[in-house]
Amino acid sequence: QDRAGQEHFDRIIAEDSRVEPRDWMPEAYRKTLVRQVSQHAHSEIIGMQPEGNWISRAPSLKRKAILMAKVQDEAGHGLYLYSAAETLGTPRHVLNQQLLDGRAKYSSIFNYPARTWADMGAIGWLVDGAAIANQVPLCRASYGPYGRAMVRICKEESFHQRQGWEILYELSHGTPAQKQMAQDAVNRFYGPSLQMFGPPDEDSPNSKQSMAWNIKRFSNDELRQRFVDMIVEQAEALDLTLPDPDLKWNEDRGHYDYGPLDWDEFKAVVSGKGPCSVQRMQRRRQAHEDGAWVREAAAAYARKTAAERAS
Ligand code: FAQ
Repeated sequence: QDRAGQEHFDRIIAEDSRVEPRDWMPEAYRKTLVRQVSQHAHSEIIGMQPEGNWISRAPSLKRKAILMAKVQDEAGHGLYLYSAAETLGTPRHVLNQQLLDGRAKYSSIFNYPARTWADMGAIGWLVDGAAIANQVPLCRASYGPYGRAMVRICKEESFHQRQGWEILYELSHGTPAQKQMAQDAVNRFYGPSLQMFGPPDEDSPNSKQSMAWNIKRFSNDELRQRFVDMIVEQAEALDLTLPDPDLKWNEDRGHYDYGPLDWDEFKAVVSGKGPCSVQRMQRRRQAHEDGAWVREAAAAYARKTAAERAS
């Protein structure tokens, strides 16, 4: 059975076709997908916090409505992704418990504070921009439910990035103080957004196998480079600078060179020592406890309707 399953799986991968939930798959493939997809889902859910924090302080009704829609989209992304992960056999409450216990990772970027309104711009432009660069290739991930979820998510992320860009554009063409606020936000989010792509290729234990399985299509450094090439010109159009003195077009490579990133800081943040790590997890646990009555009510309703159907 396993041998036939393995052959079928190998053929799907070799043909660059899709693995579906009922197909046989190697345990390691299943495990790596549960890890990546659930980490991605947790990131969307924790990622609501830095922006959620600004909904009540948005500078106009229009900005508030847009920000609310964006944060709501992130909740939706989390839910599609938990659903995709569940098709691999791990129930959502188990995945959620892993997050609450601190056993599951979520993206490093959400452990940084959102200090000013301009941070909403920098998060949209840089954080959603990095998310798109990383996630567009995931629309072709070999696992069907993950790839299909990514298609819709990427469309929504594109809107998110545009709204961030527009916030920064308005600020950078506003008063000198507004322009400074936009520059300060970009200065703080630039490095952490480049780290969203994960460790350098030589320190990325999962990349090789994930690429062989057509889950990842490009390495962490390839996608990071693609992102840098994209934002340099966008920063010029915004009339803002990127805080890296080593950024320079390299004619031979056909790419922008960029300076070293602080990987010690990345490791500290990923291991729970980021500036807002404790606060983010406390808030998540509190929200989980506050939502207990909703889960109980939903379960009671499901029991009641199931009993009615059975009678
Ligand atoms: N933060 O071997 P690799 C968003 C971990 S976008 C924390 O290279 P892999 C949208 C990694 O899990 C953000 N941990 O791993 C939004 C692994 O740990 P493990 C979410 C990181 O999986 C915008 C270890 O380091 N996007 O939420 C990070 O091949 C605005 C070794 O690394 C996704 O999750 C990191 N930055 O590549 C929402 C995209 N990087 O489990 C709200 C899907 C690495 O072995 C507001 N995920 N690690 O102990 C991926 O594409 C991949 O998982 C990578 C990492 C590229 C993130």
